[in-house]
Amino acid sequence: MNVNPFPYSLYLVISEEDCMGKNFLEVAEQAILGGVDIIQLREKKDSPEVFLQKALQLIEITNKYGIPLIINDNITVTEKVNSAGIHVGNSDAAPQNLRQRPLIRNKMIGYSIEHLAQLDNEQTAVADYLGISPVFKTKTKTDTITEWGLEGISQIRQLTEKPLVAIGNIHLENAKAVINAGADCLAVVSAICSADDPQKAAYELKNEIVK
Ligand code: TZP
Ligand code: MG
Repeated sequence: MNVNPFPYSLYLVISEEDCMGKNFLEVAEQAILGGVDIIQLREKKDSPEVFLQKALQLIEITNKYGIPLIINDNITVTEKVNSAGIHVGNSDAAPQNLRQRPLIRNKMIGYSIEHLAQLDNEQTAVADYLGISPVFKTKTKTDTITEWGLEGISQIRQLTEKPLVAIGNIHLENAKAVINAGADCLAVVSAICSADDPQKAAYELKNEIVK
């Protein structure tokens, strides 16, 4: 029986730069057509204005397909575009503080787990899902702390019932193993953004998850 309380299984984390010259809005749409069911916009280098403009463009696409848009680590953009949620890391705005904000308190809040000790904290308790970050070493984000590996996923799975979103060097070859280790959802950047055919890449990943 599937007891997964999280209705999403393939999560695209996108930035314009990671799309390697392709139009990121087209990549997002193709990814949705291939089976991505939740998207996060993660722009670490943009000015607030540019981030907001990109989010306004992307939400038109996610709304058209009825899938949630999550904004990485930016309260203003989250509130202005009225995205479905916000994702924060260990050193960003605290989920408990986000729950105090009238325009955010009812949104989906994702929280990255980088230390085991975070599982006991009150921030984890109020998050809607936990990012296992990173599962494997990745060139896309190098300032990481713990590489959880498959064993780390299994360990976290035993310590919490929160939905677990695994991220970090997840590709077709290891997707099934990450799910089998206890992840509810796979989050990817390069496996889809750098693919020649993002729709096909998403379709093949989704197939590994549902098989
Ligand atoms: N957080 C932890 S790893 C990562 C982020 C945003 C990047 C994942 O990128 P890729 O290309 O899927 O390894
Ligand atoms: Mg951060």
